[in-house]
Amino acid sequence: MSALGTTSILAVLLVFGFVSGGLIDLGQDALDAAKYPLITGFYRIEMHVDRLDTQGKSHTGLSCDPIGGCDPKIKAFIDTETPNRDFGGDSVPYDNYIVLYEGNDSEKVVPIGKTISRDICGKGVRKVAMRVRAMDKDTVNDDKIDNYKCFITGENAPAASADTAEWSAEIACPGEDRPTSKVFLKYRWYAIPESTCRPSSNGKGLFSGLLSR
Ligand SMILES: [Ca+2]
Repeated sequence: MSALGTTSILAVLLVFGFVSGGLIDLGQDALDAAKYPLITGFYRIEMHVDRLDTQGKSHTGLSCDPIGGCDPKIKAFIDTETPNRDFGGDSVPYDNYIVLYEGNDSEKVVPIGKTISRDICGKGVRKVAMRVRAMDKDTVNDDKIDNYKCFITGENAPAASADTAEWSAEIACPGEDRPTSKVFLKYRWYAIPESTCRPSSNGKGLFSGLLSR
């Protein structure tokens, strides 16, 4: 293929990539701006993931494996930057998630019991996405169990300090493909001194939205 042809295809991909993901997300961002107050300052978010009910199935609704239970690898990310974007490179590359659990031949309800945290250091947020991704490990190709996303919003304002921060009620967060599969989690968030804030990013590369869905 000529260099010109390659360039044209790349240009089309870039435009399509922006329009297909971008406009819908921007629309939701605008709705959020009207609905949720902007939280500005220095905050720590803690997300506790208690368990995942896979029902023994992958996202297709079929059993993870012909014999025995799923072999889940479960990871999570607190997304303070792109809560409305799709899973994958549009928001947070999966490699940047924190692994919470790995096991073989699991029960349908997988016990996790892990807490992760992330800081907001001076940037304003209206909405934070608690993202969880579960895969079933296989010899050849890993299969998706599901992606799960639930939100924290400025409607539930952060506590003044860690001492006074209370956990939310437990949230049964449904799978995107199979809502009857749920991850059970809770969160709290609270103001922290600026000196203890640990800035971080989603780690989204320039082209990651196109290349790693
Ligand atoms: Ca498996």
